[in-house]
Formats: sequence, C-alpha cells, structure tokens
Amino acid sequence: MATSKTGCEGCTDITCSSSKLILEQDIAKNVTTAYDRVKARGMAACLFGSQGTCCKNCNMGPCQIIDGVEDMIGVCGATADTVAARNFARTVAAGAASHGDHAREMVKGFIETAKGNTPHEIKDVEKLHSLAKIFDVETEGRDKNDIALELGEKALAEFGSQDDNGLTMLKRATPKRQEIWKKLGIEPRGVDREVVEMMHRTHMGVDQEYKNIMLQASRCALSDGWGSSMLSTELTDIMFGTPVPRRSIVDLGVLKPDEVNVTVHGHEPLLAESLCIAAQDPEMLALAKKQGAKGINLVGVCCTGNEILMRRGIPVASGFVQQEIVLATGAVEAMVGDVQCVMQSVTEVAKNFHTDIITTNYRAKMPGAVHIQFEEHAALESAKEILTKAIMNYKKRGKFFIPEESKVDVVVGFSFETINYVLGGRFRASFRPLNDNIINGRIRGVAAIVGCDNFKMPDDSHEVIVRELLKNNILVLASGCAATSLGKAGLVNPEAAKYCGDSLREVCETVGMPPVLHVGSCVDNSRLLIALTQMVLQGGLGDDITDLPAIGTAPLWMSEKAVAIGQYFVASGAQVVFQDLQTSGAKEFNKYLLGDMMDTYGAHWNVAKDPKEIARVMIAAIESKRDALGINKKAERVLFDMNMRRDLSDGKGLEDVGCHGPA
Ligand code: SF4
Ligand code: MSK
Repeated sequence: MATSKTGCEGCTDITCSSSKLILEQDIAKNVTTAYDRVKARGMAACLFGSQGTCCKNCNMGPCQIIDGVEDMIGVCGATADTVAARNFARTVAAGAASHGDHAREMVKGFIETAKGNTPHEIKDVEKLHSLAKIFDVETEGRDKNDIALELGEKALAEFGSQDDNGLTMLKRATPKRQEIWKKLGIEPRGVDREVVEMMHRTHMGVDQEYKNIMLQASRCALSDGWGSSMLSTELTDIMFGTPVPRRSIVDLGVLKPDEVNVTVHGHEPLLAESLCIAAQDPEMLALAKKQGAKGINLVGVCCTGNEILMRRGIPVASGFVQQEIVLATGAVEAMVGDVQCVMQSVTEVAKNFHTDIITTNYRAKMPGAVHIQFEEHAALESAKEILTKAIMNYKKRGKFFIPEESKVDVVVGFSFETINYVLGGRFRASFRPLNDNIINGRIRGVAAIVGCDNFKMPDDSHEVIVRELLKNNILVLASGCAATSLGKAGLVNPEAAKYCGDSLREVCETVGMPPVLHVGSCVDNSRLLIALTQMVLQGGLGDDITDLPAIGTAPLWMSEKAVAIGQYFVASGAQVVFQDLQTSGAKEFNKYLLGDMMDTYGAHWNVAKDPKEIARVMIAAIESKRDALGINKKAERVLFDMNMRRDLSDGKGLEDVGCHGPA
C-alpha cells in the first residue's frame, strides 16, 4: 500500500497472481496500467476533492469550501454541508441515470423481441405472467408475445411518467416501507423525472438544505432500485431466461490459445446475447477455421460478463481492475464494449498488440477504437460484423501468454427465484428455511457484497471481508465485480463451505450451495431488494428491511452507480458500509449520512477504512439486529437429523447443478 505525500492512499501492489504473471512477461513490458498511473501520481485520489467540498455549480466559482473557516464558504454563501450534499446527490443522479439508460435499452429490446424483431424470444413465461400481474396486464388466454408487448409498453411508460402515483414496483416493498416513503413524500414518480429534478435542485441557488436535498437523492435512488434496475433485471430474465445454478470458470486462464478470443465488456446483455448466438453460427465458425482457429471463445469482462455468466455459463476473464491486463496477454482478438466501466486506456494497451477495441453504442465512443454500431433490429447482422472483425485478427496474433492455470470453478445463477427454490425445495419454494436458520442462529444473518473493484485497497479486499463473514456464519450474496473477485478467490462454489463457521457450513453442505451466492451484475442488485423483502414477508424477522440482520457493502466502490445503489439500500432500510465517501469535509452532512439518517430511513451509511474493519462493522450490525429481534439467545448446537435436512432441501441438493427450480 503506497501512501502519498498528501495522505491519499492508493494500492499499487498487485496481489492478484494471474495479473502479476502477465505483467512479468516480456510481451507486456510496454503496457501501462492503472496501477502504474496511481504509482506515478503518488496517490489514488485528490485530497481536496475526496472531501466533497469543491463546488463548480456556477461560474462565480469554482469554489473551495473549508468547513469552519469563515472566509472559505462559496461566493454565493453555500456552506460545506450544502456543497457536499449537492455533490453527493449529483453522484446518485449520475448513477441512477446510468442504470436508467441501460434499463431503457433493455425495455426497448424486450418490446422488439415481443414484436419478433430480434433473434431473441420470451423464455421465462412464468416470470412474464407474474410481472404482468404486478403491471395489471391480462394474461388469460393470451399469447406470450402479446402479453410481453403490453408489459413492455407499460414498463417503458415508467421512464417518462409525469403522474404522481409512484412507480409500479414500489408496491412490492413491505407495507411499512411503503408507508415510510409516503410519509416522507419520496415515492419516485418517473425514472427520468427524478434525475431531472435532482439536477435542478442542485443547481446554484435552489435547494440549500442538506436534509431536503437528500430526500430527493433518496427518491432518485429509489427510482433506480425499485424502478429502472428492477425493470431491467426482470425483463432481461424474461427475455434471456431467469438464471439457474450452473458451473463455469473465472480468471484470465479462460482465454484459449487456439481460438479467436473475444471479450465482451460493459453492461448491456442485448449485444452479448446476440454475440453468443452469432458465435455458434456455422458461417462464423467456418470463417474462424479458415483463419486457422479452432473456434470462437467469448469471455466476459465486468458486468456484461456477469450477465452471460449467470444465464449461459460463459466464463468471465476479469472484473474492472484487470481489464487492461486481459489485453496484455496478447491473446485477445477483440474487446467489444457497450456502456459503462470501459477505461479509455484500453485503446493504448491494445496498440501493443493485434487487438481491436470495438465500441458498439453511439453513446460510448473512444479515440483509437473501431466503431460498429449495434442495431437491435439487425442484432445478428451486427454481431456477425463484429465477430468477423475479430476473426480476421486471429492470423495477426503475435507472441502471447495465457496463464492457463489461472482458472477457478464457480457455481453461479442465484436469482431470487433460485434462492427461493434451493432453500425451500421444489414443492414449497420459500424463504422459510432461511428465516428459520437465522432465527435458530445457524445462519447469523445475510451480507450483500456488491459493486466494483478499485485501486484504493488491495486486490484481495473482497476476499478478506468475506472470509471473516463466513467464519462468523454469515451468508453472503454477491454481485458485480465483487462477485468476480470472490469467484477468483475460490469462494463462489460449494466446496468453499469449508471456510464457514460450523453451522453455516452444515447448512451449505446440506443444500449443496456455495456460501457466497452470485446474484448477477450490478444492475441486478434489485434482486437483493426483493430477497430482503421476502425475508420480512416470510415472518419472524420483524416487519421491515430495517429489522433484518442484514447489511450491504461495496467496499471497493468506483462507479457513481455504486453510490446510487448504496442510497437505494439505505432508503429501503438496509445499512451499508463503504471504504470511504466523498463527504468528510462537511461535518454536519457527514454526521447525518453516517448516523442521523437512521431517524428518517431506519438505516444509515457507514465508513470503515480497511477490509477487516469493514467485516467487523458488518458483523456488529448483524448481531445488534439479532439482539433487537430477541433471537440472540445462545442456541444449543444441533446436529442435522433427516427431518432437518428434508426441511432445508426437500432432499434435493445442488449436486447436479443442473437446471431445476425456476424456468
Ligand atoms: Fe461557488 Fe456557490 Fe457557484 Fe458553487 S454555486 S461555484 S459555491 S458560487
Ligand atoms: S462493472 S459498476 S466496476 S461492479 Fe458493473 Fe464492475 Fe462496478 Fe462497473
């Protein structure tokens, strides 16, 4: 860990063995990565900016505000608390906008699929019917595409909605939570509208009361979690199939020496799903063979990777921080990006090799990249054009190095429906066994570990946190790049049960599930809202998310989306812990975020600087909720008898990791 002169920390020591191995190779000697840039700058972050009190919302500034120093307020008089709250709220708005725009594309793709204009189809009819019911769409006697079309149009209307009735899926929340939102007047009205209002209210001279700013930040975040992200996850599941448990592999060894390697990077699965279909096309395979390759190897990077990992078992090469290192293998014919989290530096790394960086979305172009616009009306044609470009690069491949040993088995696919099924069994899928195991203390609680990876803490931070949680019998649900990192650490497979405390290990071994359940990409964190709500509705653990022995963390958050996610969890009653927040320069506002917010939302943010401290905060929060629920009596240790095993799994473990449970 390097500490800069200004005190900002940055982690420049690569602990990931596959990354180290590649960067030691001769072929990578001219490659510069983000690790080098952090080292060269001597810091990971600007100290003043990190505190959140730099304002450039008007041209009387930019103003540097120093809390408590009389002359160091804004020219307009804005205080540190106002400025930090505005900056924080704008971060939430940017994150919500990113999820919103992603979700809009998915809804439009869903509508086109229902019309028969894409190579995809409506796959999960059961889920289509259950979502149709929530949206008051008649299903009786109707063709699945008719239902999907009406559902898609109603979903699209949620983006531009101007009425004040609240988004449709808010009614999936607990009655108590709905009441809290109503009382506070923060039920989101339209996905786009909440972002617009947030930007307006943080314009110079509008909302200058930090608690009031945070009410709109909460409404905006909720329009993401219970609006756009939830819509995206649900419609994507209906269209491409709700994830079920499947085996796959992660890490850089998933690249193949004798095939055309194409990495899909970004977030929107419409393109990646089309590439999956095109990669099996005989015409494409014949072209690859003609160029001397044995086949076409699609692998994932970041969350597009998680989308196709969850639904198709396609391997994931890397999360966010390793994206440049994937290219430094010299074995990638093309990196295909859609939107979000693609570092501009990948084009520079690619210049050392034969690799093309291909951008595919008009919103996301880069100097040095080749742009091939993905057209959803001609999805297969676009996908084939992209693959052809990659295939024609194969012969140009020079020296390369693939760390073939670096691949780790994972079992993924834990959608809400799968968790329900796995825990409750085929005939009475429910969260009852989970609640019972929490109440009897075999499982102390549930932790969500989500979000990005970053250069501010060591590469193995997710692993360190999760090992502590597992030892303390806390079940972990993971998403996004955090899940990839845990997969690489060998924690996302049933064998990892051996790292748990005795009672969690018994539960995992009985059911045959990993102690870290991979729930999907970062947009899929909405699955966690549904899972937490379901735990409440099952009974025995209070009457709102705020009562549950559950907590979330995005320890290595990087993206603005992570802040939007954190805020939608807090506004839904769930505690969250981050490694830092850009608010420490505003005393009152920071105190509000880190504590006083509890009175309004039943939850607040937490900050803990190192992985072990994060784990300690999470364990303490879970134990204090158990105390409050009165379930913290010391339970006698009970060995499982046959009835208990049946209760847990109906005799069906995950041994076969086949497709059972949800469609
Ligand atoms: Fe400075 Fe106020 Fe303008 Fe911000 S809004 S830049 S604090 S004058
Ligand atoms: S890709 S938002 S680095 S999770 Fe979703 Fe990973 Fe974070 Fe991007």
